Amino acid sequence: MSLKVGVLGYRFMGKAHANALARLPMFFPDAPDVERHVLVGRDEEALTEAADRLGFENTSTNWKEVIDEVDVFYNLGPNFVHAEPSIAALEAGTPVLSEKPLAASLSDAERMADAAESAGVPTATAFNYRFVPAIRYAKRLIEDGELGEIHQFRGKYLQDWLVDPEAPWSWRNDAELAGSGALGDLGAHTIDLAQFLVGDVERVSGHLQTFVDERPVEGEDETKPVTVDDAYSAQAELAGGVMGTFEASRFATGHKNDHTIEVHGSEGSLKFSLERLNELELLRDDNRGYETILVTDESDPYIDHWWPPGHVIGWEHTFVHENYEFLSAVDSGEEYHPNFADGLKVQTVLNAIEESDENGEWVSVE
Ligand code: 4PW
Repeated sequence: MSLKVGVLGYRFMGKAHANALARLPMFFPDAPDVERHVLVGRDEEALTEAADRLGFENTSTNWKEVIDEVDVFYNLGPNFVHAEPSIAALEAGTPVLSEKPLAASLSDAERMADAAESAGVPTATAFNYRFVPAIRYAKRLIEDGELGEIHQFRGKYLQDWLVDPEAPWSWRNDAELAGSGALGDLGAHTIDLAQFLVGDVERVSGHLQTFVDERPVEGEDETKPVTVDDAYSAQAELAGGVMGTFEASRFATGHKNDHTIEVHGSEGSLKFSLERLNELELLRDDNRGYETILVTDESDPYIDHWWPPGHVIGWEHTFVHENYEFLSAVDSGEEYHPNFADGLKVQTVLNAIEESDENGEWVSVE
């Protein structure tokens, strides 16, 4: 019997996940059978076009009719739409995958994590970068002690789509609807990777900045205020005294989707760049500098499902790996990570960074 998947949202993330669902039977034959059962959205015309293109059998303009009819519910809507449908689906006993950040507010994220715990079914917060083979490889190196004792983690995520002051206002610029700006949209990924690779963030000192305070509303003769950050930076202390430095911007001229991670340990260092996601740079403490490891061998995480060594993969493959792991957990009932509890952990850090920016002091992550 195949798992019926219901998906709310059909734009950027809808396309990324629909592509992943379509690839699974071809490349991951051990994945459970899935049916792209129903696509949910508000605009009927756009929804019908998207459902045809993305291979969904049905459409619905009402998520309430869908949540207990499907075996899995994907919430890919804007941040302010994450809480209500996800909680209702969990109350109906349906496993849920939510896009990141988990919610537009800490209280909504808490309600979502509570609902997940009561439901006792697998949940996912869609931190897809955990599923990059090179990131999995890095985790293995760190866990095996190849870098020795970890001292520092540095992560930055840079985009530039808001540099133009005429770039139109969207829900992403509104604190009520999005929660935060570059911090939640981009920083959430970096903070999740820090916690995945190195350890929990325990306290932070943050700085948020908005460079353009209002933006034009598309098709209207008016502007709306920007109430979120365009960029943030934070210093952090992670478990075991690891020092963390985080940064993200939608104002980094020329950088399109530039996510980089660096880890320094007593025996070596590593560097990862999303722009070269098939590679990991590794430096052992032997004065020879960084060597580039091509993470495309059959023995590397997930690679045996794709192409022969040296045949690189891309950004969209991270979604295939993520969907494979999540749907396998739904099928088997096994625990899945990153789940809503992991999403809440990130949200708590985001919140502490905002609080620190407001009061000008270090804030402990509770
Ligand atoms: O992972 C990134 C996001 O969190 C994406 O590639 C684009 O920027 C879409 O949303 C953010």
